[in-house]
Amino acid sequence: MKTRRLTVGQAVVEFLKQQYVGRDGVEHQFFAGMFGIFGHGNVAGIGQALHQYADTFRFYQTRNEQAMAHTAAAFAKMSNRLRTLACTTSIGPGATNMITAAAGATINRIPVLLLPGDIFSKRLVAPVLQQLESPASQDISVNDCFKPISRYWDRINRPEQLITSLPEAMRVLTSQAETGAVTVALPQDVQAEAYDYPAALFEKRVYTIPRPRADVNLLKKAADWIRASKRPMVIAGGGVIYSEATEQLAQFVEQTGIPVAETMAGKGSLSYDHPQCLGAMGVTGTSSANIIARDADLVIVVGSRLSDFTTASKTAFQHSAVRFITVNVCEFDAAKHAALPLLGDARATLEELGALVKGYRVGGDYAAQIAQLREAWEAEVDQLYHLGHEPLPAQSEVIGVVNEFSGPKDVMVCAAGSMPGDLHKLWRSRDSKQYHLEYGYSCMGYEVAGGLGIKMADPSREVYVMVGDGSYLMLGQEIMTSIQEGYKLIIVLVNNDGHSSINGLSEATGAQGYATRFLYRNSKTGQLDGERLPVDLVANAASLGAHVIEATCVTSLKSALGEAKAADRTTVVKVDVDFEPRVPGYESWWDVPVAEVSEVDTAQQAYAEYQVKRQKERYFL
Ligand SMILES: Cc1ncc(C[n+]2csc(CCOP(=O)(O)OP(=O)(O)O)c2C)c(N)n1
Ligand SMILES: [Mg+2]
Repeated sequence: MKTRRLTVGQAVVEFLKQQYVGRDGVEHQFFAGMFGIFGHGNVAGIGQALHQYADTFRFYQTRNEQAMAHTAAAFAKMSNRLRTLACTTSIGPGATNMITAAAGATINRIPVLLLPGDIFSKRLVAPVLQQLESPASQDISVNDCFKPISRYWDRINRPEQLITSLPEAMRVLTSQAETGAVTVALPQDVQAEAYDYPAALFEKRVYTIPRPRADVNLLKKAADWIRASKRPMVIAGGGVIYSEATEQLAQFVEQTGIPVAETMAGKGSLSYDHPQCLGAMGVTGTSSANIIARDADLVIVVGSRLSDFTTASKTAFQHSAVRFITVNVCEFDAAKHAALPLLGDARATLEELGALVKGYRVGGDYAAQIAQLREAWEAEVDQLYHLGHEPLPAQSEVIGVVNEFSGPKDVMVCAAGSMPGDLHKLWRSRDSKQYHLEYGYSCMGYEVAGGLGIKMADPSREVYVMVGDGSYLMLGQEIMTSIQEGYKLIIVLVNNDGHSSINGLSEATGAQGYATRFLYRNSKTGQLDGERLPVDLVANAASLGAHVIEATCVTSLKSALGEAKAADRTTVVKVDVDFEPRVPGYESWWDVPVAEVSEVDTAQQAYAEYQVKRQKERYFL
């Protein structure tokens, strides 16, 4: 057997270079490089290998390990899960900093490869700096925290374990049903050890991403259900976009007249002005989508996890005999809501289903209702885009300005705060990759880091990062990495001096917006209700190397965006918005439990309302 004598670090890098995926005859290198921050635990192993292979495998230095894993995830999401990056860290805090982003990737079903450094395998020198000690086991380290949030987890205690572990890691990363964070922990001593690896391990491998087809009998049954339905609808999830099934979806609904509501990950599946597009579904949904969902007798769910935001905490579907058909590559998701499961690829299955329901079309009354609801919704968006709120603009106007300014191929990214809900309702998507929301985990701090990953995946597109002041303050430092690498972002920093979203939630649940604004502690009351804190976000962004523009109104925001577009480096447009005027909910509800007993009257009222609202929650068995 031909062998190559390499260290574990070198073998990992040599292996990653040779991994490819192919779909529909198009091949991509799976890893676009590796992000990392060095420390003890990776500097001498993987770090040495990256240095040795610097010309053939790109290394990116970042500011924070959580951020780099978000960047890798955003890159993968933008690439429809056909590419990603690996992330290397030191042991201890460097490793555990990635936990938040790892959970996000797994929840969102997005591939990222995490290579945290780990404690000595040989144990002699234990406990080393940053080692977690346990009196009950020596076979434990902080990296065990990655186990529940990884779709595959391994620790390489002997060099030859790589030979079987790396192909398993790739199987999971490239599986459309199983993908998520994959963690391969690399003890620092083992990383530097040499082994005679079989040369075949480093040959080019291409993983073909299949388009599995659903069971023929279940397809026929699904077609019967569609033909029998009077008020069918489609819910389009992220799977439609990842599978590149948007044309097939459009064809299916043009042929049948069935309307489509979109989840957070599925928004953009149809262009907003498509006659079958109802826009956002669920808690953050449009009136059109939620009214249609309420009365639907058949819900065809394509590529969705059916989270509580999509189902409005299981209150969205009120028809007494509503049934569900799911199209999904993942058995676990396909089985939800006691659905008729079409276990298959979205594109292939929509094509087959379309052929089986030839001749079926929704009735005239239903079609008229869809058209009328769509028209009313577009009028609502127009109104919210142009409120003329003063002196500070409302957030919905900022969204309107950015939407109308950006081009159809540009990408808007957001993750947490009050903007995701407003964007889900109001953003007019004209391209399937235009609306990039991390809303499985809704992780504050994803925005700037994620924007960088999107730009890296497709530098030809302008990337608009929509970020609230809270999220920005949590994790905005990757501005510096974007400057370092020359990946320009336009960051719209929407400031309202606090956590407006949670303020609203706190009011709705009876706690009167407690501690959600950025205010000094008041010496008189002892509470956080003093003066506004003197935070200078403009100076903060400028200090990281960004070009910064301050917009004060809708007109200056428009010209600031023009200046940002012309700029040659990452530009932050900071705009203050009014904390209060919120985009309302439309025919929907989110279950956030309220205190059952309280001395506060607002909490008592909230509980009384909560008792009523939750009665609409349904089991689907
Ligand atoms: C890491 C993390 N911590 C806490 C939360 C809960 N949370 C959701 S939105 C939010 C406030 C976001 O503030 P900001 O970015 O200013 O947006 P705004 O609500 O003001 O629109 C918080 C604390 C979260 N989603 N992520
Ligand atoms: Mg805020």
